[in-house]
Amino acid sequence: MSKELILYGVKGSPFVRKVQVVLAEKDVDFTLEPVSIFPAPDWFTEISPARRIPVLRDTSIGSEGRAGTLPDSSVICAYLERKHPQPALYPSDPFPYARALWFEEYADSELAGQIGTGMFRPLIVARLMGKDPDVDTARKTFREKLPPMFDYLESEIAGHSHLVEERFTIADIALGCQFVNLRHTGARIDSAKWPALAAYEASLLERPSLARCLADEQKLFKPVDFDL
Ligand SMILES: N[C@@H](CCC(=O)N[C@@H](CS)C(=O)NCC(=O)O)C(=O)O
Repeated sequence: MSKELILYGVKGSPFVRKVQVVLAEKDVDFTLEPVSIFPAPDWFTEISPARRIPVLRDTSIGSEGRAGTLPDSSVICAYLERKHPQPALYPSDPFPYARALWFEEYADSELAGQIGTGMFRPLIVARLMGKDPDVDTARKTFREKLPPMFDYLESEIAGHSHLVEERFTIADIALGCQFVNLRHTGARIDSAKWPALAAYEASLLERPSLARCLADEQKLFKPVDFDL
C-alpha cells in the first residue's frame, strides 16, 4: 500500500528528525525520500524555496510539483498536529502553547546554530565530505557558546519532568532532536554542572521515538572520540 505522506530529507538533520519523531509519536506511516542538500537539486527548489530540508508532501492533497507540499519542520509539525490530533503534542491553553512554541524556536534557531553549525557540521559533516574535522571550532562552541545556553535550559528544567505542562510536547521533541546531533559529536552535557539538564537529555533520548532515530543514525555516523 502506498503511503500518503512523503518526507523529503536526509537522516542526520535535526529538522527532518523532528518530523520523523512527530510522525512516530502519532503512529503515522510515511516514506522518507532522500534529498541531498550539498547542493539541493533544481527540482527540489520548486518545493523548497529556501533550499532546505525537510519538505512534506501530503499526496492526498497533491502529488505533482508544489501541490500538497509544505516546507519547514515547524510548519510541517503544526500541520501534522491538525491532521492527526492524537496524541496531542501541543498544549491547548494559550500560555503553555506559546511557551512550547518558544522552546521549539529556541532549539531550532539558537541551539541548532551552535550544535549544528558549530559542532555537527565541522566534525561529522566535514568527515562525511572527505574533509578534516575542524575540532577547534567544535571545541570553542562546546566550551564557550553552549554553556550559557545550558545554564538557561538548566534553570527551566530543574524541578520539572518536561519543559511545559510536565508532559511530552513539541518543546521536548525540538530539544531532543538537537541533543541527538550533540550525541553524534561525542560531546556530553556535564552532569556535575548541569544535573537537571543532563538527566532530562538522557530521559529524552531513551524515549522510543528519539531512541530509534539515534540508534538508526549511529549506524551512519561513525563514533567519534575528539577531546572537546
Ligand atoms: N527552519 C527550517 C530549517 C531547516 C534547515 O536549516 N535544514 C538544513 C539541514 S539540517 C538545510 O536544509 N540546510 C541547507 C543549506 O543550508 O543549504 C526547518 O525547521 O525546517
